Amino acid sequence: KVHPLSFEQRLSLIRNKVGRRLLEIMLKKQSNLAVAADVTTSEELLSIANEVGPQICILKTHMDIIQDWTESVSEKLVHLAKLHHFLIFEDRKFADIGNTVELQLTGGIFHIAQWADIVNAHIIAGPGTIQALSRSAEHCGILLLAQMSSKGNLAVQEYTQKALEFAQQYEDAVFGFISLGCIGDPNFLYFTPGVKLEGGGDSLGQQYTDPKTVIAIQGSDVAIVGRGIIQSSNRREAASTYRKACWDAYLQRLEE
Ligand code: 5FU
Repeated sequence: KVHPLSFEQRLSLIRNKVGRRLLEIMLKKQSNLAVAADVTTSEELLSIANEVGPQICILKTHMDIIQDWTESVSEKLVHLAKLHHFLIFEDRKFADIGNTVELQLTGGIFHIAQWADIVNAHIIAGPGTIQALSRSAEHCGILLLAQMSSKGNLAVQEYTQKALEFAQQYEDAVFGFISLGCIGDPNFLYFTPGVKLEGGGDSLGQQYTDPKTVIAIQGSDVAIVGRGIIQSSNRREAASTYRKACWDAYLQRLEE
C-alpha cells in the first residue's frame, strides 16, 4: 500500500491549493511535523505557536477548549503562522448535515473560516458535509477522517474505503486524510495523530505509535504530536527532536 513517491513528486498530484502550499512548506522547512496545541488558555496557545513554530508545518488547534477565546487570538495566531511559515488546522471534525456545518463554519463566536487553512470532517453524514465546507470556505483545504487512533473506534474497513471514495469525488477541496498511514492513493496526503516517541497510551483510549512506524512503515506523511511535545519541560527542544525523527522516517521510506 505504501507508495514510493517523494513530496516533490506529490506536488504535481495534489489538486487542492492548500495541499500544495503545505507540501512547499514541508519541503522548505524539512518538516512533516504537526503539533496539537491542546491547551486551555490563549496565552499558552500563542506561546506554544511561537516556541514550536520554526519546527512545524502545521499547528493544530481545538479552538473550543480555549477558555478566553476572542477574535484577537485568531489574529495573533495568523500573525505567528505567517512569521514562522506554518498552516493552521482547526480540528473541529465537522459531522452534521451541510446546512448546519455551514453555520458552524462561518457563524458562532469562532468564525473558523476566517483563520483556518485546514479543517476536517467526519463522513458519517454523507457528502453534504464536504459540499458545505468547500462552498463556505473555498480557501480552506479539507481532510476527511478515514481512521482514528483511539481504541474501539468504528472508522475501519468499508468506512475507511468510503472516506477514500468521498475524497476522490471532491478532489479539488479534499487533499488528505486523518488516518493511521497511507490508505492507498498518492494523490492525497496522510496525517496521523496518536504519535509519541515512547509509544504507549492514555487512560481514555488514546493509542500511541512512534514516528518511524507511522511514517516509514505505515506510510503516513505528517505526524501529529500533542502531549509528547506539549507536556515536555522544554517544548522547543522536544519539537526539534520530533521534527528530525519524523523527517528521518520520511527519508527512510524513500530509500526502501
Ligand atoms: F482524529 C483524531 C484521532 O483519531 N486521534 C487523535 O488523537 C484526532 N486526534 C487528535 O490529535 C486529538 O484531538 C488531539 O488533539 C491530538 C492528539 O493529541 P495527543 O496529546 O498526542 O494524544
